[in-house]
Amino acid sequence: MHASRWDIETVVSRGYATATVYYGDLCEDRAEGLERDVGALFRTGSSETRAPDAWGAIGIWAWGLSRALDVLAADPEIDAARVAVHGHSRLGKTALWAGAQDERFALVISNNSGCGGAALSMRVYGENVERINTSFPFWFARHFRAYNRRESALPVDQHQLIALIAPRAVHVASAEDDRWADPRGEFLAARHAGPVYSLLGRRGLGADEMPAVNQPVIGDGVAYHIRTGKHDITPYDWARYLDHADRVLRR
Ligand code: GTR
Repeated sequence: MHASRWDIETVVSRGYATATVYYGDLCEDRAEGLERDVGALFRTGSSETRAPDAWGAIGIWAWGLSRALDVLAADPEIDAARVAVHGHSRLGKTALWAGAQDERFALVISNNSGCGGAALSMRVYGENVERINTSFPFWFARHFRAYNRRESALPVDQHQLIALIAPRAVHVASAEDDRWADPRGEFLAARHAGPVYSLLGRRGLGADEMPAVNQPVIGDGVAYHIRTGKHDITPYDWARYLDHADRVLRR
């Protein structure tokens, strides 16, 4: 059903290797997952009784991406200094978190990641903090629930998550009809990571206004595009990521 989400032929024909790890092998995408597999290995506890600052499924998935990179880095055919981490939607949130924590990822790609990913929570547009913590109480630390209906009290927002990736490259992408993920909030977070890129000698996105659909902006460090269509990852998105990779990963 989701085969269209993988444009592997193009990735390979443009000179890149590709690898994937199934998130459900790390932590099943349901509350019980926290007590099994990687969650059990680290004695995470249950979704409702774990320590308030204990990780949730997204933390586990991101940890798994770093372990996958350990494996790739040990492969002499892979240049570990030129690896991108990417993910769509809940796994776009995961890619950002993996990229923020693990400085070995040279390019971080967030496809339609929305709430808890690239979208600014304080805009309270589309999916909000209460809604995501209610639908998916096991994705984030329990402490995050303290901001249900209290987004304005958050001490940080998602532009700061993106800024944690600086000065490494990051690419945020939205889809026009994916209102649930708040395309404008995703753009604004990418844009407002800029000061940290500047501090570290790069210019960031270099666009103050949201670009038109299908008009990607690939800045110095930060890139953003919004395409026509729905919540998905399409060959158009892959091509933009590869364009960005050609700029920052090729020698
Ligand atoms: C939705 C969720 C979003 C997004 C999406 C997905 O149900 O509300 O945050 O993660 O799933 O992963 O496709």
